Amino acid sequence: MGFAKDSFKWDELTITRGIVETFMSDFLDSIDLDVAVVGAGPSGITAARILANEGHKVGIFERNLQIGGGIWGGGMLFPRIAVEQEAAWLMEEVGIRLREWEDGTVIADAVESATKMTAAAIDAGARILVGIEAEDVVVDDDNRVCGVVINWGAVSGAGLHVDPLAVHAKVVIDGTGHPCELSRLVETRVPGACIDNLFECIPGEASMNARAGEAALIENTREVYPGLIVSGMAANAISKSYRMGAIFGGMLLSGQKAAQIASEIVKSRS
Ligand code: 48H
Repeated sequence: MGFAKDSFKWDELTITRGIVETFMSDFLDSIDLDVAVVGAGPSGITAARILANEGHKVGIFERNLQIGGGIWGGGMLFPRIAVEQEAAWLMEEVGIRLREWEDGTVIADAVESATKMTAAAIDAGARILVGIEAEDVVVDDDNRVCGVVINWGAVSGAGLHVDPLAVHAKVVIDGTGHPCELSRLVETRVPGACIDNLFECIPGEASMNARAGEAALIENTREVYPGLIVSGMAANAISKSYRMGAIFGGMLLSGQKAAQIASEIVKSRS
């Protein structure tokens, strides 16, 4: 884009209008989505990228200001993550450099992983909304999940009583990690959500068994309630499957599976 070099007429109001007007217009264009992803950890960001690449209208709602969830912390703050070789392609396709490691694993830099996954999701067309949290789900007359109730993350942080707004989506992905927040909300608030006992008691994940936890993650990634898919650590937390520590291949493959399920649901509802 060719920008003029001598247009110095701007002042503080130029900045203010530029920020508010462009954000409002982008935000209003993101309130009726194909897929709302809640939580921008590795599973959510991978699901969003794949869905956006397929041409779906995807919004990611992340309560923090940064994207990447648990990737940034690596293992015990050592900024490296391990990934199984069978999931390495999901890193390579966004340009993350991998070091071959032992016994079928690769190692990646945590900062490079979080930033390149984020950049690839943005380039694919995913709308990333930071500082916004999902505090509830929206349901239709059949109690199917059809959107999320949103508020600024800072509002809950400050303990303010501020009523929320809402967005619609054909399907919602719970990528909220260990607390599996959206699934818990559905369990506790949506009338009749305990019908199949799935949500009778969400216990949280089991202690560490990395290989078993990674294997279970893919199986546990599913539509847990009409209109709500669970991905990543939330999927294992719901099913009391093992945790796995700082190995992330399962999160990426879970995001990929969540995207496949979401894509089918979107097509069936279009
Ligand atoms: C908006 C929200 C809300 C909300 C939460 O924890 P994450 O990194 O999620 P996953 O499942 O993609 O990855 C899990 C992985 O990072 C991990 O924790 C592992 C491998 N643990 C193994 C072990 O043994 O401990 O990211 C979830 C994101 C975070 O950024 C939250 O801020 C965000 O979701 N979030 N955003 N509205 N209600 N709840």
